[in-house]
Amino acid sequence: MLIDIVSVFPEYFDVLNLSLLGKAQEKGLLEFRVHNLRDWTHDVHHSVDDTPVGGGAGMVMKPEVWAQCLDDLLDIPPLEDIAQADEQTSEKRGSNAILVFPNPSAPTFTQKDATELSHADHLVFGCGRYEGYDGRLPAYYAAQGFDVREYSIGDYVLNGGEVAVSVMVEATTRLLDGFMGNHDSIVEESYTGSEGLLEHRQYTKPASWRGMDVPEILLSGHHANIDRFRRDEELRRTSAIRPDIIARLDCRALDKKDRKF
Ligand code: 6GU
Repeated sequence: MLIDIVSVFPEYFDVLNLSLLGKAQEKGLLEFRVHNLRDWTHDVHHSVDDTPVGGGAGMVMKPEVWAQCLDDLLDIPPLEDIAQADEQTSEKRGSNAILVFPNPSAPTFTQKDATELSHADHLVFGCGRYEGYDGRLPAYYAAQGFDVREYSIGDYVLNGGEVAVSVMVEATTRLLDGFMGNHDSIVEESYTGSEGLLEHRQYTKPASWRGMDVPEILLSGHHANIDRFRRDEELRRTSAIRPDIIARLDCRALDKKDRKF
């Protein structure tokens, strides 16, 4: 997988080279390229933003600079060449990338989205700053035939898309085959099973610590009982913390012993 990230603060992504992501690069599972949007400006001030049309506070990122950058990363030939090429063929041009724009006013990024992105060959993330990017940008690339996604990472406001993109990249790349040592830990964890229940709590030794004991059943060695205990806790926790997940649950996924909840 190739991941291109565009930002006016590329240093934000230095951390991606640390830890697991660095290892995934060494293993050849993925390649990161982080780009400075200002490299695609032509004016002396390297300006990437302008005032909002219609008035209002803040600045909006200019579509021309973004498009020059994205056309390059997506291998779209310059507009003049396209006009000529169109006479011969109407095939979709450029890379098969999924384009992702972080946007606090978009649908929330979920584990399902991370799974979808993890199947792509090429992801391009465009980090907006200020009041965001010109609204025509996602629509333009969608009209060019690209798979364009806009996601928020939650109901709060960040100063820019960089942290949101870091979150999406981490959630996505850890799902790549060969990324995690233990495949089971991906299958078992919260949000991933078909039902998306919150995960049960985990305990390690000692069995008694500062007067607090781990639940006795976990010491019993009786696997069916342990599975039942953990599943009950998942249902109980999810009902209490995320009733919205319970409300969406497909009842056919429940077994008889789940019914008491
Ligand atoms: Cl994607 N961007 C910004 N600026 N703030 C956010 C966000 C994204 N998701 C939640 N808050």
